[in-house]
Amino acid sequence: MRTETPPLIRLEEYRPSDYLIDRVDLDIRLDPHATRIDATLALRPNPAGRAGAPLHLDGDDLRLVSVALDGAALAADAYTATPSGFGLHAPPGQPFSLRLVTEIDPTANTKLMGLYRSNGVYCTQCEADGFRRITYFLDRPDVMAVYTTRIEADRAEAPVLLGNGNLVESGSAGTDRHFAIWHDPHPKPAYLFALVGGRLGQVETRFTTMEGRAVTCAVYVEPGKEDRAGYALDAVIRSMRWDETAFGRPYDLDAFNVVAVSDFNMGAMENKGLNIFNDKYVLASPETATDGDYAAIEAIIAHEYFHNWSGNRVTCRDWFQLCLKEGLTVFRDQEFSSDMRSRPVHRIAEVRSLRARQFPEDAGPLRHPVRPRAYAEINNFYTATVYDKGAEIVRMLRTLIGADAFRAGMDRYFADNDGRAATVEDFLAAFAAVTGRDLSAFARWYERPGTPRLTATMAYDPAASRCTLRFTQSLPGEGGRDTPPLVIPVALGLVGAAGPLSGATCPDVRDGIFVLDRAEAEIVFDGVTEEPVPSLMRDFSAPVRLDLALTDAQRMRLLAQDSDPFNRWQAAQDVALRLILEPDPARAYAFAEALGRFLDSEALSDPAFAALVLALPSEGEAADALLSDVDPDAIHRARFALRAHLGQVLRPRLERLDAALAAADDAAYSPDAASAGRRSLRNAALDLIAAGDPETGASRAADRLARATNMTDRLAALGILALIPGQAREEALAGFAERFADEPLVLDKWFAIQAQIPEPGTLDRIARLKAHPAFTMTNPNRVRAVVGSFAFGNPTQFARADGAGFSLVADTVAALDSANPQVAARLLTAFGSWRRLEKSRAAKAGEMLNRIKAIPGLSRDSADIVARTLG
Ligand code: 0A1
Ligand code: ZN
Repeated sequence: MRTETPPLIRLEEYRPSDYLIDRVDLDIRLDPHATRIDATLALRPNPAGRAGAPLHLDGDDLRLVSVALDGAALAADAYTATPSGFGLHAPPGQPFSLRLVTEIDPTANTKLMGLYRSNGVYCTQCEADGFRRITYFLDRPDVMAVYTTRIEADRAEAPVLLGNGNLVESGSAGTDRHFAIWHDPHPKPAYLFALVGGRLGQVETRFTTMEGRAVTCAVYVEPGKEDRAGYALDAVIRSMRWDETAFGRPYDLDAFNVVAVSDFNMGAMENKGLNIFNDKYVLASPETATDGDYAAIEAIIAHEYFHNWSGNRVTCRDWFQLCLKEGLTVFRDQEFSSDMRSRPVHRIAEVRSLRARQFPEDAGPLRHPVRPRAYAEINNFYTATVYDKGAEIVRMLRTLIGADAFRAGMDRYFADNDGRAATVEDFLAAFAAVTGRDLSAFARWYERPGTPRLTATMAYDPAASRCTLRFTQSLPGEGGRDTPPLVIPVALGLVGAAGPLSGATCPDVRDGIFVLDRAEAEIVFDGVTEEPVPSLMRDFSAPVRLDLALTDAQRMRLLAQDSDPFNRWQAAQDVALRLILEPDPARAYAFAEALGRFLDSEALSDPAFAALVLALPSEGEAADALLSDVDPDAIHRARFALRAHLGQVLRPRLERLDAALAAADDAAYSPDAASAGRRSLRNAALDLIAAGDPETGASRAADRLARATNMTDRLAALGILALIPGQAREEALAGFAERFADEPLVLDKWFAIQAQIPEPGTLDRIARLKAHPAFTMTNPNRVRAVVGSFAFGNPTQFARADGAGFSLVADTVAALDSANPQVAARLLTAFGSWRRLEKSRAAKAGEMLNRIKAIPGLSRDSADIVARTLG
């Protein structure tokens, strides 16, 4: 039996719910195998719904114990209950109460959706549709209710009991049991419901909001790991303060709790007042976490906290509007991180991640608009497109209307939609209202999939001191010029031999921005006294692919002279990318020399930026630049050869830099951006030295590993060694595993490094890793560390010509799919770019996808991804 393509839910078919739920009273008795949920729902007919319609409540894997309507038992023929739904045939025409008792087994819940146990801790995950695995409900975000939750548990098993909102009462319930009652006064959709019960340690502090509310903020972790929770707690406080200053948004409850759990499908979840996190994004100590981990913790803590306004106070009408909360909240967390760290360095990191994840998605069979119009499984739409391209749209809006109008529009959006379930139209309406602008053309960004291509050419007339720029926009696969154009903010400037030309003027450019809202346009600069190099899409002002034919020398002028740090970095990337795709020794040498001059003049004044300039575009980015016939081995060889060349030419400079930075590195570890930047440049230098001279590289990396006082340096050294076959590598790996045998999150790094080794032997290595005692298929972080790192981070071995890499991933998906379909489906997205591979590899990938498609009983999650990927 073949799995059928799952049916689609469509945006145009949205209709309001026939019933609303105003209040939910829950009495939950936690038990490892038989947890009882006694739910009383205060329902009423929705004036906007169909009068007299039957009531259908969603359910998933539920067992109904009893039901009562307005306090009276229901006749058996008055309702229908199955594991996947509850129907009341003739509901009253006025407000009524429905009491439903269900029983579930949290220990058997391997999907990690609904109520489950992670290392013995009871926790929940309800977005997008997990609440229906706890009780029957109108599980849709436009049904918002006020929740009161009584949680009862064995005192020894779960001494800590947490819920949404404020704690109103707690006490004992018989000899061995106790309870806590939590009340959340803010109406919310069911996807924001949460509870936690378990043995947990905590760190806490107080924060007083701009409104004078005293808030107790706490981070809960596995007992014994409290000393690793301090950074996350500090990030909570900084997030609260920042949202007040940057957006005027105060916190609105007396408690804000963050709980770290080990088994979690995603990064974290913004449940009202009770954020639940993958512990990877909470726990940090210099010994166990890298600079990158600290930055990710800060960003994700902020992201979940900022959802309190963008997502919770103002939520989404339906799941098609997911970008309304996610794109906006990513934009907000990016701004926060930029304020906490170096803005240009952070911007480059954002764009690298967009290009690595979103561009390929947008160019392949899984592409979809930022606001999708149809879905089969909503959990497959928590994508880079919704999150990261969604954030770019918000950023473009700010660029177009200016920072002050943007802030006024945000204030208006929050004021008009507070307590409501809103749409993208509501969001844009707020900005239209404060600016008086028509944003309907801009709104096309939400509807149109694909990455637009922006082609630019320049003509210079020295006699007239005039420079003309021509722009053409096109959207691949969308019928070319017949589709209405997008509104593209083009931030730009002209750069002369000694720097930006400040005397050049153009009537179409305001505050450095030209708004391209036609298919083609020409703009003219006067007062251009020398032939300039155009610097376009400064600060990556729109998510487009820019085609601008410049020579290497022109690009190197931008690297040396542009005032825009993003474009300085971009110029070096462009030269490197071309050298990977079209190797050329003479040009490679000139590039190395230009990088050398750059390093001499400014590496030490901004090490983090210099490290980014030295980092070559990834193999994935090189593949993405080719539209078809991708041979990952050829890309890998070319990129490695370029690294080696840079390492050889730049060696004396890299050694000087390393020495200078080592001297500055005596102080105790601090995760701040400046210290992290110094470490990243030192490690980038060692990486290039090792590429140019593997023997020296191996011994220096082994030395750095031995002396490392923090995980950043240790892991960087191990990563460098991992690329150099030999005894030193195996010894280093073995030593690392022994040292961190009791640290699952650190072992994940060890797993991941090995899964990414670009050698044929990696397949056998992965078989050994899967047999390692610390490996388990039930922990998503472990599966992602081994199989995810392989599928997404090892292009040559995943796409091996013999198909064995595809097979490895397919086997894992097959083994995981019924236990945890979300994680299985996510792994499957690694096949997203299969059609762009050269023919024989593409054929193997296609075979494998068909094999997965034929698995009997394949989950909806995986079936949806396979069907779309095969297209
Ligand atoms: N809203 C969360 C992401 C998230 C989505 C689904 C989940 O289910 C397993 C978990 C988390 C965020 O944006 O952080
Ligand atoms: Zn989010």
